[in-house]
Order: sequence, then structure tokens, then C-alpha cells
Amino acid sequence: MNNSLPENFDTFVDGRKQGFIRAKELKDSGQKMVGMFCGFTPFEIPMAAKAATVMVCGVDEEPIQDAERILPRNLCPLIKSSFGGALNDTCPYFYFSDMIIGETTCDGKKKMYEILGKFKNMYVMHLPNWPQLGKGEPGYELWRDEIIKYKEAVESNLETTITEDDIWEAIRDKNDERRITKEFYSLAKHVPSPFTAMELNNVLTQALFIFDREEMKESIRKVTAEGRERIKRGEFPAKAETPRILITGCPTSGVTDKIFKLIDEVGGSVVALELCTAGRGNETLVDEDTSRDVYDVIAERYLKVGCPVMMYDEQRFKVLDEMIDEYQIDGVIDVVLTACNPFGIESVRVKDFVTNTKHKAFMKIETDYSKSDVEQIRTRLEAFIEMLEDKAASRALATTL
Ligand code: BJ8
Repeated sequence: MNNSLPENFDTFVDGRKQGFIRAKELKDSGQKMVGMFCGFTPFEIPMAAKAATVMVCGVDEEPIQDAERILPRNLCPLIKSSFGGALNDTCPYFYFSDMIIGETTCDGKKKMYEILGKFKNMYVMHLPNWPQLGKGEPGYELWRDEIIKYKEAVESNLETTITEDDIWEAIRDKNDERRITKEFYSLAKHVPSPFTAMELNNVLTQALFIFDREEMKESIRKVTAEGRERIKRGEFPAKAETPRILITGCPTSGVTDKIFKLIDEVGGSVVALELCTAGRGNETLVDEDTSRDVYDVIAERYLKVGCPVMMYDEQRFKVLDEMIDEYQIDGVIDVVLTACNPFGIESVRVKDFVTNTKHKAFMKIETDYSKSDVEQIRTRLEAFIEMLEDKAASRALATTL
């Protein structure tokens, strides 16, 4: 297949950087912007206030040095990079955000927010780390109340009023985006996948920086159409017998080149992402039944984000289970950012599930935002892909018989 990047996919290359100009234009036009860190904070609330939402998680190595003047060095790079970008105003998204929403997920973020809140306008949502989270349980009621308090904080910070109708409209809009996004990445179920790892990842991570919602959805529809065309024409970046990889673990936007680019280079095919940008954040919708309580439908849906920062969470394993089967996965790579306790500790369980329940190959990559381990990771990935080749060939043969 022709390796030059088709125009439709080009929209998503460097989308985060291109978004700087878009964010400035948006602010110049008088629209508000809300910075967010996490898939647990309901996007629908700032959207209902007609504000743009932007992910402010740091993805660059440069701000880390500044962050380490205040934060401990032995902290996850995502936290340090985010903090450094906010500290020196080198991250335009922090600079343009009218308010920042944090959440009590991991200890590192929680404690960083305490300091960040001294120089940025922050609101922190409290997540319930309780074993029982069904409706009527104290944990559930706490979470529903938190969503109402969050709505009130957005209203007072953005000096606006949010009606229930505004929230229902935002629910439909966000669900629509989730459906369109899932339609895109589900094309990778095809054997072989019509996308390279970088294409798949770029669309899923960079679409978030197109703030005009209709433009964003249209751009995703275009790459979905391009994917369908490739399948129809039989033009694929990989072969049926290329090892099919699922990526799980910590957010990967700061390590894209070490994971997605390298897997493309060493001859694997990334077809599924159990990450916040795909399986973890898109598989469940908010119930659109307007006869129900609007805060209940949001509370319910956001408790289904399968992330190890929550205790007693089974959702991540349910999604992993389904994705491994549906995407015909040969091997799972668990990416753990240095010093991330929730994902680091849960990696033991993920390995056990992948190898002993699903009988698939497993590899853990522990890394940070530096470039020092690129060649070491390349060598490990080469060996992993090579190890999978025979099994992948048998899998491909079995599906053609
Ligand atoms: S829903 S994945 S965005 S918490 S910052 S836990 S890497 S030590 S990010 Fe996340 Fe929400 Fe879950 Fe998604 Fe570890 Fe670093 Fe903490 Fe992190």
C-alpha cells in the first residue's frame, strides 16, 4: 500500500499542536474553555455550559524539569509534565482554560492538584472508592451529589446557568461522538486492519483538539470512510498473519513514538486500544431516556469507566475480555508509566487474566517520557512480535478455512 499519509488522516497528525491556534481563536471569539484531566469527569457538564473541553494532561518531556523543582522526581511523568506546563504557562491549554477540573483518582494527581489549585482556578471532583456503587448505595449517592456540585461549580466559574435541557442536549452530542469514534476504531476488527498503529492512535488522541464539534465528528467520519474504502479495495498496511496487538494501561499520549510508531516499525499491527481514548472511554453511552433523572444517567455511565484508580473495578476486565475476542488479538501490551501505582499494581492481574484466562501472550512496558529507552523497547518489541508470528499465522489460517 502507498505509505504517504492520506489527506483525511493528515488532519489528525499534530492535532494537539494545531489546536493551539484553534484554542486562541475560540477564546478571542468569547467562548469559554474548561481544562480536564480524566475520563471520570463528565464532559457533558461543561458542554452543557457551551464551553469547549480540552484535555490538559501533559505529553511532553520538556516541562518535567521545571516540575521537579517542586514535585518529587519519583512521580509519574504525566503528572510532572502537566504540572510543569501549567507552572510556566508553556501549555497553551492551561493558559486558555477558564477553569481546570481535577478528580480524586491516583494519589499523585490528588496531591498535585492541591498545589496546582494555588495558581490555577481548580475544581476537584471526589470519586467514590467503595465496593458497592449501585443506585441507593452511599457511594453512588455521593457520586451523584458530586456531579451536581460540579455542575454548580461550572456555573459559578463560567458565570452561566445550565438547565437540564442543556445537559440532555450535551448527552446526545457526546454520545454521538462516542458512536462515531467507535465506528472508526471498530473497523480494525477486520483482518487485516485497514489502519496502521499511528493512524489509529492519532485519530483517537488528536480529535480531542478539534473544538468545533461538528468539524471534529466530520473529520472522524472521513477517516472511517477512508478505512471502509481500503477494506473494499483490499489495501492494508499489514497482512492477515501479522500479529494483532491490543494496547492497555496508562494514557499513552506522551509515549506515542515509543509504542505505536515502534510497533509499526517492527512489523506488528495494533488493532485495539483498551485506553481512555477508545475501549475505556467509548464503549458505554449515557442513557438518553429523558424521562429519567439527568444526574442518575450521568452518574451511572461514568461509574462504568474501567480504570484501576477505582477499587474493586471489574469493568476493565470485562472490556479487555470482549476486545481480545472481538479483535482477534494475538498479544497484549500493558504500558505502565514510571511510578504509576494503580496501573503498575494491577498489571499483575492483567497478566494473569491475559495469559491464564485468555491464553494470549503478554508483555509489560514500563517507561517514561524520556528518549533513553527507545532502542531497548524496540529490541523487546521485535522479540515479542517474532514470538507471536507462528500463532498469528495459525490464527489467520484458521479464519480462512
Ligand atoms: S480514567 S486512565 S484519565 S485516571 S496520572 S493513574 S498514569 S500515576 S491517568 Fe487516567 Fe482517568 Fe483512569 Fe483515564 Fe497512573 Fe499517572 Fe496517576 Fe494516571
